[in-house]
Amino acid sequence: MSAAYHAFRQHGDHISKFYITTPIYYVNSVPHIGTAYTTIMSDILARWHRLAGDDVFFLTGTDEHGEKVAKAASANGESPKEFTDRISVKFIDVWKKLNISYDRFIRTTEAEHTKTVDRFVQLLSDSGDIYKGEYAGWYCVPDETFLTELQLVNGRCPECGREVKWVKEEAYFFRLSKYKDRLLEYYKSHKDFLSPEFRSKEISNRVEGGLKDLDITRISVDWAIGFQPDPKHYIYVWIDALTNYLTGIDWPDGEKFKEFWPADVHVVGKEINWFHSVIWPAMLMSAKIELPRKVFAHGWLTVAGEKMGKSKGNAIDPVQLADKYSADALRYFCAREISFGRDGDFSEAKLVERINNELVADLGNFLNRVVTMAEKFDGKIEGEPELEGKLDLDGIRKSMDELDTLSALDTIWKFLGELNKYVNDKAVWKLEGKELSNALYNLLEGARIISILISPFMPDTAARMSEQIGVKLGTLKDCKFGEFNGKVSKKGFLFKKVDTKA
Ligand code: ME8
Repeated sequence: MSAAYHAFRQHGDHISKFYITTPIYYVNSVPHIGTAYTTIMSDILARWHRLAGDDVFFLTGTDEHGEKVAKAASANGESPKEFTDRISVKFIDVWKKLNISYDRFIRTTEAEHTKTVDRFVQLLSDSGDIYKGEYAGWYCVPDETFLTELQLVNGRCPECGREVKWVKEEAYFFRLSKYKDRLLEYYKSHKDFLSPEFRSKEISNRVEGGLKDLDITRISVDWAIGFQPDPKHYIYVWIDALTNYLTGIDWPDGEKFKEFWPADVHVVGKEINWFHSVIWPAMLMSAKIELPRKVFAHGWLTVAGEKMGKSKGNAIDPVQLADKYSADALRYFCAREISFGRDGDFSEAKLVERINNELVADLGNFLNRVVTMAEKFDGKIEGEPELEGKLDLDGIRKSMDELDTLSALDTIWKFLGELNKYVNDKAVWKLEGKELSNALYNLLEGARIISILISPFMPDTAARMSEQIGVKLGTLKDCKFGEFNGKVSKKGFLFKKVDTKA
């Protein structure tokens, strides 16, 4: 987000809109911790913007066409429709479990989406950017999969290890090459577009090296949207997938499109950055549609250094983790353990360490101590704000505007550290009367503010915290010391310590 935007938001009550998207996930795999990671991080950003008073639209969904899906369906003895209906529900169920607050779940098999693709292709064609040519490439016959040279493993299919065949097929192409200069120009004049910054060079260098036109149809893949200008062809993968971001907000005439486009950020994994940072903007230029403000490519979650994914057989089930440790603990871990943008290793041991040290010891024990003392206190809790200066709210806002959840949480935890220190320095448990009232006032106001600040990360914990403090969970506007008028009631620990010796 630009500095000007940040400054504007700090002054006054101006309401901004914020449109955020995740990739739409292939239904040939059920949700795992990798897809959960992107979705959790996007949810945290969406919730943060709602907390700041922005009008938010958060889109996620499933990518349901293509040869792999058709094959997975038939391997299960199901039609593609039955299969995609079933798997998309699994995504919806997992996102519910993880408390994902999306505004729309899009499926590319929706009738609305076919209309978007038809219209979009027509616009590219009107710009003279679609032509008929010949696709040539590797093809795995038993897997019915097209492969690039780079995907081959020792010259064979990476999935089944069998021999691949060189095939040629009539196909339609998009004139990607035409957009090289305009893209480079755009990157130069929109410094926030390619992000994080360290990835932007990688993309612009590759574009500078030249762009090849992109094949956008196939004859042999028919679990796909038809290519209207030539009915024996079907749309091949990426136009279908990328245009979901338009269908999701009812392009071209819907109210949502008018309010929310351009997207403020497309959050994606680094392996699909090229499609979002190069192909998508070029197609939007061709269709004469405004470009998104930012593409943010995050890194990979690895397990013991290897990319986690279904095909690797090292997929971790987020539902199992949420059942064992709570969705909030998992969400917190994603935002605090890995610098958003970089790769990060997932391990249950590290998750447990963070739960025990940060969620149980720093946060849970703090709340428990304060609420215990406040419940015993007989009298009105009031005092002078002494800890306000310890809260760096602008710093937290700035970190979140930069999508830096790790720094934001660090700053929130610094404030929590100050609250814990205050309890010990003042030996609050020994105080009485006015002094005790003043200390409790400061601690409860601090706890109330913490509950607001952690709510995008841990919505359930924030709700339970504010319930114990006896206040309604507020928004960012309420993150300042005021009068305390809660009715404290202790309701047990926020988190349970995980026994690491068992
Ligand atoms: O690529 N670490 O879908 P997909 C971090 N349908 N993120 C991971 C991850 C990991 N180990 N594994 C998966 C597709 N992801 C297309 C997208 S968008 C118009 C079309 C996340 O099911 C990450 O966000 O293969 C990655 O980009 C996405 O899942 C890929 O999901």
